[in-house]
Amino acid sequence: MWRDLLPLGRHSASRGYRRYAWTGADADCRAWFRAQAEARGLAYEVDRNGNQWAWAGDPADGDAVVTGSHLDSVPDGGAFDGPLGVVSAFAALDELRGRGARFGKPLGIVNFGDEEGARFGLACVGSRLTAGRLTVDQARRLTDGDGITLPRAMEAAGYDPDAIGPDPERLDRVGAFVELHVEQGRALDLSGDPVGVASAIWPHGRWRFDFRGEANHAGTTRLTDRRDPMLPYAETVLAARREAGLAGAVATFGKIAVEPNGVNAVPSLVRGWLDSRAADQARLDTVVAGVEKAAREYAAAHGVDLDVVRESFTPVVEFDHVLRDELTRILGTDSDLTVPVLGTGAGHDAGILSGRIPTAMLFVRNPTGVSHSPAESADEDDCVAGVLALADVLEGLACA
Ligand code: HGY
Ligand code: MN
Ligand code: MN
Repeated sequence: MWRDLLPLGRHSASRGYRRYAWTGADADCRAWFRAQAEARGLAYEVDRNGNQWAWAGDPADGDAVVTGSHLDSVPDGGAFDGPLGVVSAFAALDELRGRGARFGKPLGIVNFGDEEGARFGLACVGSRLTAGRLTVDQARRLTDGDGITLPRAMEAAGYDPDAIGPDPERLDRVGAFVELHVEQGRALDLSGDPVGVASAIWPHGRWRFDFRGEANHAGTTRLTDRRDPMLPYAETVLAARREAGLAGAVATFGKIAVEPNGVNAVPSLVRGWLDSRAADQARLDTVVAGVEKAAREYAAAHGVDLDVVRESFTPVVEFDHVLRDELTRILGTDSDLTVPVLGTGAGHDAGILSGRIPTAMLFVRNPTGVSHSPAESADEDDCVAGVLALADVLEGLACA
C-alpha cells in the first residue's frame, strides 16, 4: 500500500509532495484510496463534499466507528502527514480480519479532502463543510493563487460543487472517529514511546497581511520618496517572532506574495501570511493583536496601507475525555503499551469534528519531530506499532 502511494504527487526535485486539493495529484491519491477500498470488498462512496468513505458493514446501522485521515499535503510536505493515518486504517482492518474479529458496529475508513488548505488557504475544508463549520457561501468564495474558485476546481476534477454542504445525517451515524497521525513534534521521541494519545489541539489560525505601497523604479527613486511595502513587512516578521517569544506561543510568516515581484522594482503590494498558535486563546489573541499593532505602526511610518484578514481559525480542541480514556485503557491492556497523553499545535480533521461527534487521535513517533517537510520520517517498527494499536482500539470500540 505504502509503496503504491509513495510516488503519487511527489516533486522530483524537492522530493516533497504537492498533493493540492482537486489537482491531478489529488485525483491520483483518490484513485489509490478507491482501489484499496474495492480490493477489500468495502462499500466505497464519495460524500457531497468530496470526502471518500469505505465501509465494512452498513453505516445506516449507526454508531459506526470510523478511522482515517487525509491524503493532501502542504507544499513540499512529507510522506507521512495524513497518508500514515489512511494507510494504517486499511492495514488495521486487514489485521482485524486476520484475527477473525467480528464487528458489532459498522467500520468506516475515510479520506477527508483538502485538510491542509494549501491551495485555497483554509484548513480542513472537507471536514468543516461536512460538520457545518464552513458555510456553502464561504466555501464557494475560496479562491486559489491563480484566481480559480473552489467550485471551478471541483468541477474540473469531476465533482459537483452545487452538492457541497453540511452532512448531519452522515455524522449522526458515526459513534466515534479515531485519527492516527504521525506526531509533528518530538514528545514521543523524548519519552521513548512508539505511540501516544492526543489530549488537545492548540487554538490556531492564519491571517493575511496586505501591505500596499507604491510601485517605483529600484534604481532611480530616492529612498525618501519611496512607499516600499517590503519594509514594514520585514519589520512585522521580526515583530511576530518577538510577540510569540514573549507569550510562549508560535508565529510564522511562511508564505509571501510580492507584486510585481521584479528585482528592479519597488513593490506595489506585499502579502504575508501569518500562522500563529498558542496553548490558550488569550495568549493567541495577545500575539496576533501585538503583531497587528506593530504592523500598523510600521506601515504608517513608511506611508504604506495595511489590511489584515483572518483566513482560517480553529479554536482550542479538548478531545472527548471518555473516548480518550477508552483508548488509553485499551492500549494499556490489549497492546501492553504505556501510552503518554499529549497535546499538539497541529490541526487535524479530528479536531474539526470534535464536539460534533466523539473523536480521538493516536500519534506515531516521529524520530526527528520534523513535519511539513520532505525530511518528515517515521520508523517502520513504529508505524507497525501504530497499526497494531489502531487495530486494538478499533477492536475494542467496534467488535462484540
Ligand atoms: O496546519 C496544521 O496544523 C495541519 O497540518 N493542517
Ligand atoms: Mn499537516
Ligand atoms: Mn495532517
